[in-house]
Amino acid sequence: MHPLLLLCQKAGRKRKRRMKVPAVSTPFALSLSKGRMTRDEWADVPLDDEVAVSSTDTIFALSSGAGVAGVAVVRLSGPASFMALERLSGKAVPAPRLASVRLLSDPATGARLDQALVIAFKAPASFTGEDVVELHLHGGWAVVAGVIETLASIPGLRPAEPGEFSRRAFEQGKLDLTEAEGLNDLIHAQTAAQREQALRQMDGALKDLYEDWRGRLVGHLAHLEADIDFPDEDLPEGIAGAVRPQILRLRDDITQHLVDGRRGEALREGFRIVILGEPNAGKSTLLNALARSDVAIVSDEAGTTRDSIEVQLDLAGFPVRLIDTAGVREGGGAIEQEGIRRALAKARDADLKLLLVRADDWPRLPATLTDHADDRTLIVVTQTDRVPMFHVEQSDVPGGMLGVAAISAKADHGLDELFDRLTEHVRDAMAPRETPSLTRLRHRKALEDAVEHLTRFDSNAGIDAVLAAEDVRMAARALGRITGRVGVEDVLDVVFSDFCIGK
Ligand SMILES: Nc1nc2c(ncn2[C@@H]2O[C@H](COP(=O)(O)OP(=O)(O)O)[C@@H](O)[C@H]2O)c(=O)[nH]1
Ligand SMILES: [Mg+2]
Repeated sequence: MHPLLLLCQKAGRKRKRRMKVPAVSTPFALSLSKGRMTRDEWADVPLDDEVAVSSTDTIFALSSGAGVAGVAVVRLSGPASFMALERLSGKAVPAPRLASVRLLSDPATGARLDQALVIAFKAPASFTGEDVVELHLHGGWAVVAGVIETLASIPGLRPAEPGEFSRRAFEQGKLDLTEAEGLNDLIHAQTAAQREQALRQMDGALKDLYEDWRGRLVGHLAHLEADIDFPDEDLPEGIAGAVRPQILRLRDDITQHLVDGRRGEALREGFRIVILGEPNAGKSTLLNALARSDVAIVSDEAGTTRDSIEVQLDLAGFPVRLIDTAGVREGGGAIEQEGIRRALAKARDADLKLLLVRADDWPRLPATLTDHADDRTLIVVTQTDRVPMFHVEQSDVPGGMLGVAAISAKADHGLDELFDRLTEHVRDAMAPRETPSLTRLRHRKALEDAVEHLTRFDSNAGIDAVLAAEDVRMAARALGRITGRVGVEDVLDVVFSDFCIGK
């Protein structure tokens, strides 16, 4: 494959294009004590080391999928985009946003490349906020490779790095980091619910929430600092004391947002259902039945499944990762023991555990596994055909667990009910709520950081006003990191290297 057509690869070199702008000190004395600034205005006040950037070179990449297709879209962004189109087409650039047919050829050799549909977007009204050109080509290898090679030969143009279009859109203020992540999620969405969540995030649902919180904190911070800097001014009395409950209420809102049972993350990454049980409980049989295919080996030889096997399911639009594990028992060889160790590790990370027990063993639960049984555990009694007239009641299950289901794969009994029950559970766990859910560990970490600083604020308030204000400043910065307001280069590198080339 042509090297420039490798769409998904990790970012290579680091770029140092970000520059710092000096801290803008909060305009305390101005309108603050009169409370004239709105929350939205506070949201626009930058704290120290928040950034502004610019980029100068022009990038290009195949933005549609690799492979033979009806149409392939090559995108250019940057100041030389229009010049490049003029060179390729030998004609003036068409009016912005007007699709036009152009014969493209190599300006050096005159070789014809394609009859293409071209669209020019004038800065700032484009995806990246820069001059952008889209070349809608016939999607064949020779056409795309010819255009890409020709573009590479034009001075001032270079191939884009992974996620560089989105990164520029971020740098030009077209997207914040959460919207850029939403865009990436949308491209990778495999189920309807994932698509829905990604669209919401791309629409700014998380940005609005976090910017609102940050704006409030910056407003409160201004009051706290005014109290420190102008103690003798004519400020309303006890202003710092008045903002304390508001800050703590905000902390509670963030904490509430954090204890969401990983809804958004589970929806993005897939809800993990782990099948656990002793050897021969029927774990692999259940995996195959739920996946409706022969994924795992089923055998009456104990210890057949030694590594974890994972299948992806789409339950009513919700993504599920169903994981079969090694049967847990004492003894067994070194490999089997390693399999068991992995099974227990998977159990710890599971969103839902299916603890399988054979009907002829019921109600004895394997001791190693009862330690792992909790409110994320559903007992599944298997192979009920082995016991005549087998019957189990929900009340037979030890408290603190989700309940019990009974199945026989052989008699095809109870499987549909289990499937429905799992679907219901997964829907409950992941269905969108009114307020958007955080979707990444990156968000979670920053929010936890903010909560920690606000808790510290609580202990410092009333004792040391300067420290307390600093805590609020740090909390605001933590929130700013989520949207990318606080531009930490390595955060950006991590976020955008997750993207493919052309995005
Ligand atoms: N009678 C009966 N046997 C079953 C049933 N499900 C699985 N088995 C058998 O039980 C044995 C172990 O099944 P397997 O799925 O490999 O169990 P695992 O070790 O927990 O993965 C195999 O011989 C299966 O054919 C069932 O519903 N009824
Ligand atoms: Mg097995």
